[in-house]
Amino acid sequence: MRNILILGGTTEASALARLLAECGERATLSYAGRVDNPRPQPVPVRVGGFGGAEGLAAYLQSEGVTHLVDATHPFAATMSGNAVIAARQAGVAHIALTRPAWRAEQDDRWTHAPDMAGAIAALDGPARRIMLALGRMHADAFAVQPQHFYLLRFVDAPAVPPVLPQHHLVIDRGPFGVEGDRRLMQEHRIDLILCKNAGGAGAQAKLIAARQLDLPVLMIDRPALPDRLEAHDPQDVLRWLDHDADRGV
Ligand code: 3Y8
Ligand code: NAP
Repeated sequence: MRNILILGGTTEASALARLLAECGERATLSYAGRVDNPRPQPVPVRVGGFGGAEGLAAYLQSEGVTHLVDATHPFAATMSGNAVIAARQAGVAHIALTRPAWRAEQDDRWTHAPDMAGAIAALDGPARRIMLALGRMHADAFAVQPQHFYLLRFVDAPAVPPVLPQHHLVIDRGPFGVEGDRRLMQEHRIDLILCKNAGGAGAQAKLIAARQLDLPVLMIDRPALPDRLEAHDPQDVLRWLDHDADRGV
């Protein structure tokens, strides 16, 4: 009997959990514990870090995990690096379920930043009205650019208000819709969208809304990730599992 661990926190991870539950597979979905009420899942859930790559390797062995699926967000680089190391140490089959990066379409007005620091530096200059679609963990870092108005969107209400002097905070979780994102941008007279190249459908609405409103986007490119086997669709993960079964894993 296979025993699958999914490192979750994305739309694709939830889709895979549904698929494995429907197939009667034994699977556990793991959350970091970043938000108060993560989405309920059709498989058992565990919450919290493992204690680095060593902690994850020990977990894989103690729980008898046979297959590790890293379905974390493309910016969860530490978790993804740990997954590759831990799977190798524990001798567990490993695949990443990730989504292709978004690509600018014709007429899109994108500029790129290599990372968070580059995005902050790119905001030098006169005041603008920016939709900072980065979530809670990085918002305060933009306090070094206080001249701008920031539209923020967090999953949970923060214990301490954001330090940004001019901001409006929306508490909401995705997946988001184009109409809602467009209305938000118009209501707050947004003139720049700043986001991560998350890929996938759950956060794409703001890019479509920006296109409709002919607004510029500052796109933070993805961090480097280790070489690993990758799938872009939960069905491909099922095929990978069955292929392993054929090989008697
Ligand atoms: C805890 C678990 C599902 C998964 C849904 C996806 C889509 C909706 C869009 C915007 C961008 C952002 C943020 C975002 C989206 C999906 C997906 C995605 C972006 C939940 C969830 C967890 C998190 C963590 C949270 C981060 C934050 C990032 C908000 C669940 C809802 C900005 C990423 O407050 C915090 O500490 C939040 C932290 C990491 C990034 C950040 O730096 O703040 N996601 N998001 C996961 C865990 O504990 O392991 O409740 O479902 C999941 C989802 N959020 O099953 O339907 O697949 O990406 N999440 C980004 O893309 O830039 C919002 O506002 O337009
Ligand atoms: P990260 O920086 O790569 O990970 C930092 C530490 O958090 C990891 O070393 C691990 O702790 C713990 N961790 C991360 N993901 C975990 C998981 N799924 N299960 C158990 N522990 C986990 O990760 P992050 O960017 O903070 O993302 C955290 C979670 O939010 C992930 O599940 C990710 O999929 C989700 N998410 C992130 C973003 C984003 O923009 N980063 C967007 C959407 C969803 P230990 O070292 O102690 O094991």
